[in-house]
Amino acid sequence: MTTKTLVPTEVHAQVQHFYAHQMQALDSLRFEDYAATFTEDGSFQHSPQAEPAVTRAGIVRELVEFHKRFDGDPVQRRHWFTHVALQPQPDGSYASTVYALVVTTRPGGTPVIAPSCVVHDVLEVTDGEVLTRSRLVTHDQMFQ
Ligand code: SDN
Repeated sequence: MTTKTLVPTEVHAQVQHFYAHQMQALDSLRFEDYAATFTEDGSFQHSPQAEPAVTRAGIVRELVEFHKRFDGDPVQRRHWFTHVALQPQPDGSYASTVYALVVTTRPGGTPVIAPSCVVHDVLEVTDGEVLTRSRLVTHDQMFQ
């Protein structure tokens, strides 16, 4: 296994805190709040079928469009992040590789876990503030 550069505990904790707020915004359908966790020129590709959305306004548009499939469907989706692996980059940003499970539950139903994803982020961490510069989500079922 390649030896990875150690990341300060404080940065790791900040990133986990950031992800908790970011993904709770998405799962609460607060798309503007979610988009605000990206840099102004940030990019976001959440599925192999989707083109990358760029800029905060573009990310909001993409999420509104994607979630139309749930109109009239009382679904609760939750994105669970684990195994947050950070790697400092030469420009001061962090490459962040994270496992993500999307858990879908409908009233009275059993939670369904799909898709299983890996999130490839580039994060800017400055003065205690974290922002996502880019996010590419790969889906495990695409590689089987
Ligand atoms: O923002 C994410 C996402 C995400 O937005 C996803 C969306 O639908 C909207 C961070 C990390 C992982 C994800 C995963 C997904 C899954 C994607 C497609 C689907 O649910 O089929």
